[in-house]
Amino acid sequence: MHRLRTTVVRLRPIAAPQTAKSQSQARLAAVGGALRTFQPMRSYTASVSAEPFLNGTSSNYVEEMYYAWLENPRSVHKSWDIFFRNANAGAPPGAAYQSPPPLGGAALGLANAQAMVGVQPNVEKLVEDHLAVQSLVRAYQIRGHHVAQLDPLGIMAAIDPGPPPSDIITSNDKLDLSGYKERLYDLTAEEFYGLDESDLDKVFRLPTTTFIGGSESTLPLREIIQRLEMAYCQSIGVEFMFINDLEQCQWIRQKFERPGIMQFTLEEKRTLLARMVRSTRFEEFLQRKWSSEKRFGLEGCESLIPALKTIIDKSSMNGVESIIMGMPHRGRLNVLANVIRKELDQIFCQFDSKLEAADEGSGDVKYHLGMWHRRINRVTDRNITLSLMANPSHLEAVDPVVQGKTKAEQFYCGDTEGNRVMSILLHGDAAFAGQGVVYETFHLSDLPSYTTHGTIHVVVNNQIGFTTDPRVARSSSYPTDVAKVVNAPIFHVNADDPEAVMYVCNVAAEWRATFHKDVVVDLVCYRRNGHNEMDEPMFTQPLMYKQIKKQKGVLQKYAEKLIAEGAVTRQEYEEEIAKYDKICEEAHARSKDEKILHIKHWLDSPWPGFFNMDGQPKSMTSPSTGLTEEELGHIGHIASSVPVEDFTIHGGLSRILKGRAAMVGQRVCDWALGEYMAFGSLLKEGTHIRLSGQDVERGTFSHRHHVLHDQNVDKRICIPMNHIAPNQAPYTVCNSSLSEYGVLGFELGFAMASPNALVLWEAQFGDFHNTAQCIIDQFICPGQAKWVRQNGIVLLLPHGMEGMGPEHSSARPERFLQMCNEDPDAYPVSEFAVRQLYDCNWIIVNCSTPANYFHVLRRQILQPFRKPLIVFTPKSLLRHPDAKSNFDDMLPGTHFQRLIPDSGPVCEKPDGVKRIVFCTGKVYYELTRERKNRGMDNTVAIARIEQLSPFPFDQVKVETDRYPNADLVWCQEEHKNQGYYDYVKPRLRTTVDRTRPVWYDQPPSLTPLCFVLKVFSLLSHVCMCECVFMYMCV
Ligand SMILES: Cc1ncc(C[n+]2csc(CCOP(=O)(O)OP(=O)(O)O)c2C)c(N)n1
Ligand SMILES: [Mg+2]
Repeated sequence: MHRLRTTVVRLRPIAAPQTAKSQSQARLAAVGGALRTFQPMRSYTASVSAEPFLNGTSSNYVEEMYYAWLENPRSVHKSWDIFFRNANAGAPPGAAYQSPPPLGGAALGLANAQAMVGVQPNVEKLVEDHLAVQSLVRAYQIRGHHVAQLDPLGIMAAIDPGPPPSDIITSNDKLDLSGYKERLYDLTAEEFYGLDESDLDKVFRLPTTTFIGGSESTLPLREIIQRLEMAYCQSIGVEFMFINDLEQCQWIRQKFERPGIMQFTLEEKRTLLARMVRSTRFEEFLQRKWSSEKRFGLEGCESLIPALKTIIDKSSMNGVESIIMGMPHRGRLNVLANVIRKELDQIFCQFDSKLEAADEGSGDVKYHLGMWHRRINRVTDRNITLSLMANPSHLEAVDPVVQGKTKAEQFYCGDTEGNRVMSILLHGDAAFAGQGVVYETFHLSDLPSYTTHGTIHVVVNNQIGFTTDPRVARSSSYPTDVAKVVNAPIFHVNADDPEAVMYVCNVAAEWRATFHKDVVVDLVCYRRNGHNEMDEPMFTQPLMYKQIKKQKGVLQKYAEKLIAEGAVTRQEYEEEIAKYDKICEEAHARSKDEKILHIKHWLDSPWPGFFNMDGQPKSMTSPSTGLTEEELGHIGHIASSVPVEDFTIHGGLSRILKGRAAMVGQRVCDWALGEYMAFGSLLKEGTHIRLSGQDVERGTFSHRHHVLHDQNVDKRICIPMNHIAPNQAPYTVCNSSLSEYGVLGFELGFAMASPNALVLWEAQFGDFHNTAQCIIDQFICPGQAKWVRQNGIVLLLPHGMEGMGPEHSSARPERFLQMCNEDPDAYPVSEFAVRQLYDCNWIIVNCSTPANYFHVLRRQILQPFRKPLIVFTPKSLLRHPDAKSNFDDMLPGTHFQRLIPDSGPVCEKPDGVKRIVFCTGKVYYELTRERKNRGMDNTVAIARIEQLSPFPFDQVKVETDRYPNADLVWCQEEHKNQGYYDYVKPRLRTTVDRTRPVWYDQPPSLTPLCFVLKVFSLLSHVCMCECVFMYMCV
């Protein structure tokens, strides 16, 4: 009795009256107008003597009654019916309650209830006791996880010296109560919801919100408490009561409350043991062979392997055919070996420092490269493809990438519900709580164009991050609290209880299959060694590690349990170990024969059919990216019309479409139309296009309008781009959440899945790309070099010094250019147009004409390999009258122009040209205007470098040779320490073999522009033009 009372007292709600009041108010308000007449406040402020059943602990019960009464007044007892009628009619506190009618025929139910609890002095006591039981059930459901025995070490007190919350005692207290004895005494001395020992054998009707009764609808209190303890306070702690969906809550309740749920067949137990053997012995094998190598072992969380395998088995059973996984360092080798089933010799040979790389790619294979494997799932006998994504050291960065790839795979196989393809994300406890991209990724989980229909998150919660304790690493109670933002249930489980782990993993997989929503499995474990095997953890966590040293391994504990149960014999267990050890030894022997490292064997996303057998491009030519006159006219027509009937668009948009039609009539296009031509034609040719980012549907600068909205019918939209041709590929254009890191990562992942899609991410302004810097630095820039993985993602970054302030001006070209792999001091010997592209790490362009933008987008798909493309896109040029292209520049035979030479009067007498001004982007238009104003059209040539990287050395050379008497000036509107100058200058000098100087004159600056916003444009351009043309005058 004492134990039961202690536990129930621990579960007593915090400030019950207030909590109950606020919950009740919220719920009552939700029901709508009718409820406003019933004032919930009165229930709790009313005189308790007048309405004694209305107190904090009864709130849930009263609420249930009230809801039932609202739906059907006859469904509640007469006494409640009268009470609610009176209350709704505005009866003052204390006056709404009337004694129930005398017992008799109609009141048989009440009489029965009374019989159940024995002779009651009055009905109030009966109600109160039932209310208390209901509160008790709810308390376990809400906060049982605080009492559950989750920590295998039981020493959280050692790392968190503060007392636990006053109303509950966590599992750790159970292990060391010395500090809390006084408080315990106080707590146990208190009343618990009015129940006491004498109530333990009374029988209570169970509320419909619990399943502990199984087929019973009534149970004695003692049994109720015992069953609740079994459900919520053992090795599993379920956090779910924050979910605002009754069906989902009921689903979880029945999964954990039904009596006898945690029963496994002999076969299941033996499989579990075999998996534990593999997981544990793999780590031990590595430790034996390479004791001085870092491997970020899994020791202390060996049950991760059976956990993942259970999720995979169950999901395969539910029809999933492909699982994409992302994970950090901890246990990665074990997952590769025992979950993805990478050949062991391939893993072991990575420890050989003499291994030579056969292909490009960094040697940092073990912890970063991915893997792709299709095999038969032994449990279900069905094919399943498992891929582990390559990832950088940057924790959690891979999360959105995995989601994007998963979405793409679902998209390409028409899996609109996520029934065939799913993702699993693994996390460390410190990273899960600390990294903001986790939150950004969760927020994508339910958005129509980003959902993967439920991800299973598994946290290896070893209660430490490198050397840092949770109490200084996060402000939330659990590392998993972030998942609550999307109402994902969280299953905490003691990882030293493999059966409990297996159970929650089964439930998690079923949850995903049923509701297609995210779910979290929190494996509470420990880290047997330091952060890596070389680290000394006793420096910083002495008490924790004293305990860990005493800790028996989970395999040993589980094996002993099964041997004691008779599920396996000791001999069978030892044979299983010997069998796996032999497999490892044999693989190790084979691994010694490996002399060459093939990074291509570690690809997570093969693109079948895209490369030739040697993994090389099928050709090294790029066809013309032009279109026929007819195609241009047709796409132009779609871009300037509404291709569905009875669709009313906004008047302003009608004018825009008319303007487009007029342009098509004149055979010219502006920026938006150029983009339309590129997208429309690629779609027609069968290339899927996905454009994602903040406000991309309309376009930040209101120029694009790819989604039309009916002005009369809410949410009715039309996407003309999907009306180009009958058999065209689908066009996806989607406004994203306000995230750069998460969304860019997602699109990068989407682009990984297939080379036959043009995937574009547009920043609202280029300035904001830096919150996604990690994706750019770790994946996009070096992806091919590190992981032999090509990617054709396009970044559209609005850029331009146009007086919009220091945060809306610069996409920081200098940073992208600084990360190009090209040697500025060496004039390339290779063929330029294609080979140079193939060799670069990414392509960077700043187009000055719509036609060139059109060509570069089409080239991105028509070229025989994939490279990331960074486009600095314009703002004012979107509407600049001169920034238009003639259809002639887009016809068959035309190409993207890496450099646009001057085609004006300077061509006639090149010897008379005194200066060549090289520039890029919109500044060209300011320079030509100024040149004209100054009458220098014959003496100054202006050449536009449209493709900055790879640098068009060959074409620049043609220009410098053409004007032998000219000096060279680089002009940009950015300050000298920004923009392109530092990148261009050495390349220009290399081109002319350092025979001519390169001029530039703008001071450096801290910010992308001066702060005098209004006059900025004018001033700076005058100033810039002075610099550019000044030397000419002297
Ligand atoms: C973004 C980022 N910041 C810092 C690090 C350095 N770092 C590597 S592991 C680690 C601790 C991770 O702790 P946790 O997430 O709990 O995983 P565990 O190692 O305990 O499995 C840190 C800080 C990193 N890799 N990435
Ligand atoms: Mg950790």
